[in-house]
Amino acid sequence: MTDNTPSAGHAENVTAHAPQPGAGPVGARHAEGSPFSDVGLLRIDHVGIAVPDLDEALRFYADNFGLHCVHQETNEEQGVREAMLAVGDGSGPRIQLLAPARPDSAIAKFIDRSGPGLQQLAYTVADVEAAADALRARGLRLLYDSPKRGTAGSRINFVHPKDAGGVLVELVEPA
Ligand code: V0V
Repeated sequence: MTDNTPSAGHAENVTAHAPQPGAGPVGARHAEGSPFSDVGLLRIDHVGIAVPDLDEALRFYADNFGLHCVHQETNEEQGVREAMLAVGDGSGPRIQLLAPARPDSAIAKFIDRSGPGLQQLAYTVADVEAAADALRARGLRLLYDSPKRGTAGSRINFVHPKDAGGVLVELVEPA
């Protein structure tokens, strides 16, 4: 009979994947020579949340979670009003609130279909074209042939959610 108790098999796996002493910083774990060095995901950049009204959402996050906006802009091409919220000391991943700027935008469509909520997971990369090429080579569909403009002058592309386990994955090369 299979042993499904929480301890069965798991502790060994966790230990096997834990960073080893002297293994270097996290950023070095996909160093040159790793089979994933061509994709080059460096860290989680932000988590994007679709909201119907940006100003109302900003008030909600400030009043309830104490999170404050560190950057705000309208991206006409994407049809969004967006705001970045810092968490803690601001050195880690951000929360990106995304509100539709027009009825035919991706965010409007997402809210119509699924309601407000988590819309995307974004990773920082050093070279968005190289990351996109590496993912295409693995058979994943990228939404754009070449990068588009994202937050604060970044360059972005997306993996189609149907090719990423139901998650819209964004690649962000900061400006
Ligand atoms: C759609 N689907 C999703 C999804 N959006 N699944 C998970 N997460 C999402 N966000 C599912 C949907 O439920 C359908 O599943 C299926 O995908 C439909 O696929 P489709 O017909 O090809 O596409 P659409 O028309 O629903 O559009 C989905 C995509 C669209 C991902 C292609 O949202 C898009 O182009 N997104 C990229 C741009 C974007 O998101 N811009 C706003 C953020 P079933 O029903 O078939 O099972 S702008 C931004 O992030 C910026 C500026 C930044 O970070 O700097």
